[in-house]
Amino acid sequence: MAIIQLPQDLKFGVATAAYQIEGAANEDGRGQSIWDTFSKTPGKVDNGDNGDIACDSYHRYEEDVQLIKELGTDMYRFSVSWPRIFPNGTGEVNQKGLDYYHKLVDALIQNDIEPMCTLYHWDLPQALQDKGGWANRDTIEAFVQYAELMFQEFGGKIKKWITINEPWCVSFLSNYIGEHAPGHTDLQLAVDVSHHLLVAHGKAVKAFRRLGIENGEIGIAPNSTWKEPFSTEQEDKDACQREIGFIIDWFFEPLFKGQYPDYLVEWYKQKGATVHIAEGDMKLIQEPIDFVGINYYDGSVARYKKNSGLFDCEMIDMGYNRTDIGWPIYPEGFYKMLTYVHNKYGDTPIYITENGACYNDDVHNNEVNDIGRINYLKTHIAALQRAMDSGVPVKGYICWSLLDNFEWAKGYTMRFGLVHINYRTLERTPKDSYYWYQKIIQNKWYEL
Ligand code: GCO
Repeated sequence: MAIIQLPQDLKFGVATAAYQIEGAANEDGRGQSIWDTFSKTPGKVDNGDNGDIACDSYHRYEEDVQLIKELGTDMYRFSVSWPRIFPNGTGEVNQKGLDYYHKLVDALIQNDIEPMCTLYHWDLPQALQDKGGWANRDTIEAFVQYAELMFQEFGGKIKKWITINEPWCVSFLSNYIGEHAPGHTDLQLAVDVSHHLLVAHGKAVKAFRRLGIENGEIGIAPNSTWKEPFSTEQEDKDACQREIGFIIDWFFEPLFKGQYPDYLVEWYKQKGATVHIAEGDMKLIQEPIDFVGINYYDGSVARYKKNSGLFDCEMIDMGYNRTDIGWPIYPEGFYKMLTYVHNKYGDTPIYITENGACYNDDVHNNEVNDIGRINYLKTHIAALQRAMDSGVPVKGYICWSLLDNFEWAKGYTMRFGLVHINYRTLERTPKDSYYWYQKIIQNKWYEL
């Protein structure tokens, strides 16, 4: 048995995202997003599920705030649905959309929960996608206009802001692999989108500074992963580094060093895609941020796979357990990734903006015995503590997710919540992991 002792000042949180929990897709003037379109395109989402109702948090936010209150977290990370604010992406503002987020944020503050607001968690207004989406530079301007409005409207109440969630997913997963909305499979498009997202982020940060939000902090939340070379062969090491590079360095290096990694620029070029950088872009991207959010779920041992195209790093099954979504459980990777990022990109404070696990346990006698999730959290928070002991400046840990919710292309088949949702009755049942997390937030220690 080991005792994990956590710093007293480590902040805890839980996270959600608008399209995954809100529902009320056609209410109060909300416009359509690319996820409405995508989820209604046959074959894109398991079971043909969509976010029309989801957890109905739009109507049940008070109950959800009470669940967070009882859980005892310092923070709640949520996202704003851009098409609720600008139904057409730009132009006319929908007051009812603003009203909803005021009610939510007021309820959080009244209950001593600090709001952390993500501006873009994947629900691009369809009207902007119709004009090329993130591949069109006009979307950068539309995003900045939306961000400015949000800063002005909520800057007095919301102090922590995240511009963009998981830019790798928004670009490569959604525009090259095609697994997420808008579902394209074009490498050039993906590379363009990745660059425009970073420019949009930098411009929004600049606007944030210009508006001078008192005590405000702003950052971005990139993906992460870890790949441990299967062997000492150079080609295995290179393939693992490249994979880490695609996911981490392609975004971190511009943000912190003002350039793209040369070997990846070359790699994409060999596959026919170039980065189109306009004058001033790299300077904008490097606009200093107050923290960086990092999302971590999984990693693995991996090796080079010959003739496999763009992504040539193949996971090797070492018999590690997997969560119910099939992702290998690799807490060691969490530690390694954090020390890698810290060594390479310096001392910018870090929030773990997402970490959590998919287990599909159901309710029995009003309880959900999700021991798998508890074990996942135990081992990952232990790895986090090890990273903090090694000097990684982590300020907070935010668990994904408060509620079971619409898991993108997996629809409602995969559950990540600390609270179970019955999708028929929308009843909320806190799981065992909820009570476990509640205890460690109070105690700041636990037994492994
Ligand atoms: C993410 C997404 C979440 C997912 C979670 C589990 O940022 O990847 O933010 O929305 O639900 O990661 O896949």
